[in-house]
Amino acid sequence: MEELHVYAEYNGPVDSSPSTNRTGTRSPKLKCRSHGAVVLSLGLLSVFLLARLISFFVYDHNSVGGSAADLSTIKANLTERLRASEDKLSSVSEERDLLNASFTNLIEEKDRLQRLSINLTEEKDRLQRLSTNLTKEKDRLQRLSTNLTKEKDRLHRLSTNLTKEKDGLQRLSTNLTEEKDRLQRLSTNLIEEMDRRQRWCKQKKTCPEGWRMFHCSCYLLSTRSDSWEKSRKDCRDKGADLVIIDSLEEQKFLSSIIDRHRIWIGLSDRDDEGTWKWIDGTPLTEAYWDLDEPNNGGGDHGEEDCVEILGGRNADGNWNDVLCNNSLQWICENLA
Ligand SMILES: [Ca+2]
Ligand SMILES: [Ca+2]
Ligand SMILES: [Ca+2]
Ligand SMILES: [Ca+2]
Repeated sequence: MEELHVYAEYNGPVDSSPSTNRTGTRSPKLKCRSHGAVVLSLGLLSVFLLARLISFFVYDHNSVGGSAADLSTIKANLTERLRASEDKLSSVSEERDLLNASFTNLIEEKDRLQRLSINLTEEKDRLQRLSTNLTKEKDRLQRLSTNLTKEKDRLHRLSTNLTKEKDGLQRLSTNLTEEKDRLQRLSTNLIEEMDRRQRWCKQKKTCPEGWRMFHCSCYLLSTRSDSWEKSRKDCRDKGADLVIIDSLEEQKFLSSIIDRHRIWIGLSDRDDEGTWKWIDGTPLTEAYWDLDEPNNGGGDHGEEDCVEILGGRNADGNWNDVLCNNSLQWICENLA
């Protein structure tokens, strides 16, 4: 029975089902250690059996009552057990070879996993660098986008202003075109009027007796003096009116025929002080005032609202405003 107990102790560790550690995985190192323990146990068992056999023989020789049949049976049993042990040892050797092969495979797997781990670490570093670069690129694109948005807004405002400016200029252009057309029509009308007068003037070509002709007008210089109002009435009684000076040529002509006299012309600001108008209602556009005139009398002797030409002065500037009740000569003008 002692032999069987030892055999049971030996049989435990070499059980083919894998023992597990706490996590359920048996490490290669532990496997190797178990394998060595099995081999050692088998060796000890063999030595024990041999010792037991020897002691048995010694005891047998010393025994007086032992029989040859008993010895033969014991020998057969021992032989059987030795064979079983040898078979078991062979089985354990095979198990050991299998474990060795498994251990080699595990080492190779470990190396493969280690290389894989290194590769994965390198890949992780590469991806991290890539991520950093992409983040920088994203920030750069975001800044670029912000700048482009600002620039777009600025251009939009500029475009809006330019559009308004263009519309303003278009309206101005339209107005100017209309004004140009109006002036063109006015010019055409004036030219037609001048042509009409020129033709009429060429046909008539005469002035009443005592009147002087210049261009298409007839002029009469009075021989007596009177107020501006009475002078005008005299002209109107003759079918004419006080002279209206339309050009520098006419101004020079009149200045040349009045000698050194002071004569009324058909210009006044009686209706609105400072607003000079000819007797036909047209505003004054071209004037030939004497130095410091018109002065409306300078506040000394009432308002000066009627205009005279001072004879003997330069035709470029010989007008003066005077009191309308002054007694002066005058010039009537009529179309020839
Ligand atoms: Ca005239
Ligand atoms: Ca006045
Ligand atoms: Ca005046
Ligand atoms: Ca004056």
